[in-house]
Amino acid sequence: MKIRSPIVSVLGHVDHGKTTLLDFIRGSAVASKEAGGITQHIGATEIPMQVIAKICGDFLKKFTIQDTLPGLFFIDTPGHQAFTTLRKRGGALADLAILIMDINEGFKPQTYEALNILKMYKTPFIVAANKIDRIYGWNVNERTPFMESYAKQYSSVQQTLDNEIYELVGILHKEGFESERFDRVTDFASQIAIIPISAQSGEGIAEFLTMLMGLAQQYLQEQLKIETDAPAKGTILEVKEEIGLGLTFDAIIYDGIIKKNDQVALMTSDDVISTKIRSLLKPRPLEEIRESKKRFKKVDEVVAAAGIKIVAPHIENVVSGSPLRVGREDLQSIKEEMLKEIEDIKIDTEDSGVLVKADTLGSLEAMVNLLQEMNIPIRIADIGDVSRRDVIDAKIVQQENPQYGVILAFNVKILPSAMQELKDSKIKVFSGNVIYQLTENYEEWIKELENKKKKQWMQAIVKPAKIRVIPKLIFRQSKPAIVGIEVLSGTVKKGYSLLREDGSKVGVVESMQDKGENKPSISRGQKVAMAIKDAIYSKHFEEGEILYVDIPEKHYLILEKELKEKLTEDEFETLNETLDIKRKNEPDWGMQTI
Ligand SMILES: Nc1nc2c(ncn2[C@@H]2O[C@H](COP(=O)(O)OP(=O)(O)OP(=O)(O)O)[C@@H](O)[C@H]2O)c(=O)[nH]1
Ligand SMILES: [Mg+2]
Repeated sequence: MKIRSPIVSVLGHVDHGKTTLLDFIRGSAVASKEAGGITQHIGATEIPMQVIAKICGDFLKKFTIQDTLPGLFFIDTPGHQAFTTLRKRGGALADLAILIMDINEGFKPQTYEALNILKMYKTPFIVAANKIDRIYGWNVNERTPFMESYAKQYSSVQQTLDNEIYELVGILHKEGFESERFDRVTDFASQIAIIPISAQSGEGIAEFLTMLMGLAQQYLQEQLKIETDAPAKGTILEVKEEIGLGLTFDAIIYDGIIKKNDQVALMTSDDVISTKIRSLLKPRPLEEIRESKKRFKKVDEVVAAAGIKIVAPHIENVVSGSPLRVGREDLQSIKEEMLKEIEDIKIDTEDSGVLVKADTLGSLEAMVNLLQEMNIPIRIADIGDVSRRDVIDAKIVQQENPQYGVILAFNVKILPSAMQELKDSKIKVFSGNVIYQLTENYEEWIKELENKKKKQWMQAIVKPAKIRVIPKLIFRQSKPAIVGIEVLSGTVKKGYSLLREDGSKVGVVESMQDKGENKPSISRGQKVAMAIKDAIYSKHFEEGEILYVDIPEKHYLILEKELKEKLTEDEFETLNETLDIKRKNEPDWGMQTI
């Protein structure tokens, strides 16, 4: 029997300070090095008791809290809305939780979401009301207990803080929780403590960690006693190549014990495999496992909760984010259990949709969440690098739906075999390591594509125009008739049909010449020699007569709906005149809706 470190998950809205809080406790700077300034994976750090006790100082004694635990095992989660599964997993693993929020912003969508996860798993938690240093007029007192710093603030500043806390108390009450600022809590069993902190200046962190320890003492006496021979359960964080070690994977062990030479069941992209552990490497305390650059320590066994790097054969295709089980039972039952665990990550796919590739289950699911929100269909969502097969798939989609014939690749490589295929096919790959930037870039590209299409399409729309046949400039009577004309309004293009005021057809503009030069289109004020196919002078038109461009009905309907405000005043007038002409013969011309 052993007492393990409790798993403490940090949950909250994006940018409210989860990683910064852990940075303060570890004395690290993880948050400032994250791609895109957001957390996009689950993190894990073991903090030894001495470190916590040191930050808490006298407070532990004051609150009669014993530091009998080996330490705290913190799980960092992403706050960005797309990473719901990672938050849920963080919540599911937790013995205790920290619900953190920016005191100046209060509850936000993912604060509520996190609270619901905590409700669902009945996880005891405390509330960190972060960024008090941002309260207007706050005087920062670095690394000072909250009560001490609070006492030094102007009363108006104290008032602002108290008001914000009351807001939180009110919302938590509505959500079914009684809460109070920690120093006013009378009964820790029924009231949730709210601790105002600044993760940046360190104000309030002493009291905050003390409250967390108190929570652990109150709730976890039994839960933390673990049988040291129960087979371990864990979650894979990442598979990576390490110099001198070969292929390794990082995992969080949240239950049981894992030993060197143990047989473990792991998930690859298409099956559950079993492999033997060659070595177990523990990151040093205070090191975020994902960030750890320093040397790991070789150990023979690890008891939950812990982050661990594992060396084992046949792990090339192991899926990050998938479960791990130490397998002393039969593989089949483990397989079923593991498949059940990833069941809710099943993704609906369609034939005509984009291809999504990502490095982990969590990020893949987050990509899918974002795309679904954008109403973008998905053909394939897969873990792994971009392959030639992916490009070929995208090509198939592109033929029917150019906007979906693309690959979105999050944190993965493009394989050399895919490179050539990409060059040949001009398939677009949106790749990067910041989830929202990827989808934003894709969205931007779709918009550009649509604009281009619309522009082309708009250019093909016949717009209103009228011309006058200039008297005494009849160069040829017919086949084709060639006459001097002046554009009175709008633009006339080659291929347009011309109408008389009575609605009868004149002919089609075959060509236009100005000083011997061919003109595909001419605009208001210009005079040219115009060849009109099928028209016979004096039978179909007279000199001095005004002719109108014949607008096809479909074009008129589009003009009416989409382009009307883009017409100049005289074009608009000409449009109405054309409409009158058309309706002389067909009273309901242009009346349909599209
Ligand atoms: N002034 C001030 N800034 C803070 C404080 N805590 C965090 N920040 C800043 O807020 C920004 C976001 O902090 P993070 O720690 O990355 O937030 P997060 O909750 O981990 O964000 P996600 O992981 O993306 O959900 C960073 O620029 C931090 O420096 C604080 O107490 N005071
Ligand atoms: Mg973070």
